[in-house]
Amino acid sequence: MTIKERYEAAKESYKAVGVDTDQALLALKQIPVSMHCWQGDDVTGFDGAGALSGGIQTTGNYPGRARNPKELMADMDKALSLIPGKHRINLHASYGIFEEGEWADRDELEPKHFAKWVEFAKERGVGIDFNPTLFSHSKAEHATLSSEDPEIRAFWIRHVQACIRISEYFAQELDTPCTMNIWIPDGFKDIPADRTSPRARLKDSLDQILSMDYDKSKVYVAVESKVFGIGMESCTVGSHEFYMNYASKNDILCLLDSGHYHPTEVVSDKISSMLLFFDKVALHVTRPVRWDSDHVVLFDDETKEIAKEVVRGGADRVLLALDFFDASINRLSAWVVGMRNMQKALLNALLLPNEKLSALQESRNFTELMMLQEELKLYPIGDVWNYFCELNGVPVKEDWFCQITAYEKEVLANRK
Ligand code: RNT
Ligand code: ZN
Repeated sequence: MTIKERYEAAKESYKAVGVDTDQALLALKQIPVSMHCWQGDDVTGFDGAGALSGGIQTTGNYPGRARNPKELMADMDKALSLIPGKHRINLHASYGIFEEGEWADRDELEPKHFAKWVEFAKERGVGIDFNPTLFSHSKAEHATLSSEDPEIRAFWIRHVQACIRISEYFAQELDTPCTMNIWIPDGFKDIPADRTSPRARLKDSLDQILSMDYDKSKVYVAVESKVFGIGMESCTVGSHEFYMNYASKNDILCLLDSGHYHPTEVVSDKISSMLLFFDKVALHVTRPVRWDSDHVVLFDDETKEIAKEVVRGGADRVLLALDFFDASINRLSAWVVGMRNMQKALLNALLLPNEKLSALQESRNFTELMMLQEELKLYPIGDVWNYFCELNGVPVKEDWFCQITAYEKEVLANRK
């Protein structure tokens, strides 16, 4: 049987439970996922700042890490060519591209340092999302936006403002809004004596940053909380309560990272609440294994549950980005697996008879609801997924992997 014939058979099965697979494929094509550049080089960046800091960590030493813009772009291109649909790319401020002999510190970054990324995005018809980089820098050794040192704080305020200008430039040039997400590593290893002062300073820094003039329809500023980091086990200044309140009072967005909550707390359960109070919510989908380990996103229960909430809440209201960094396996494969899994999870959600399931819940028919949800798990989603890949001109099933192996031999192996 061909991919198409299998799809036609699957279509009939789904039709019997009231699901239109053609509609699902159309909807899936319209959901962009922002692919993070930092999986390609272990969050190193191009501004020569040195070791990764801020309580986040890549582990592994797989050969072939991208060492410069040219290599990173080539790797992203290769990965994107194996992922169905049109997506977005997510950059960090540490990925500015300087001319020979040129360098600018984080507070002096300008749109021109990202012109090559705009060119890259234009040629591929993708949008860009952005993140100020408040780690891996000599001025981020202790604290950033919450620092007790006014000069350090001013430096990082200027940095984030520079990033808003760069985000505006991306949005302008690419004609699509840019989500600009602020995450800071500030926190305390041990029990702090004063939790209020650093948080008051963070609040004031954000106020100063947002007092600048910028086009809110072009730049969606988001804030990302975290429960702990390595070396910041006892208290993070940018906690969930801090940012949720800040975002809601100041009309900016919250970003929920699926690795940033207590181990039994899940982001999938938070999305519906956020969407009742905010127009949009931003996500970093990742996979925490016992801690915020940023493993590659799998087609696992929580990813599927997140995708269901995205589809049920309105995919245009959830800004989807991935955030993992695995240096122990082929980095391109990590991207492709993670991106395709996010899409499979979205497809899984689109292939559910969501209205019917909701009606069963509303009528408190939990017996039938459980039965149907469980039976649906073995419906032929794979046949629909393969057809989606074929329709979008990318390899089906595991057929993409030989291209990764060839790329590893021809390109990555030469990076010594
Ligand atoms: C860190 C946050 C943050 C970073 C990236 C590199 O815990 O998740 O989003 O992973 O910005
Ligand atoms: Zn994150």
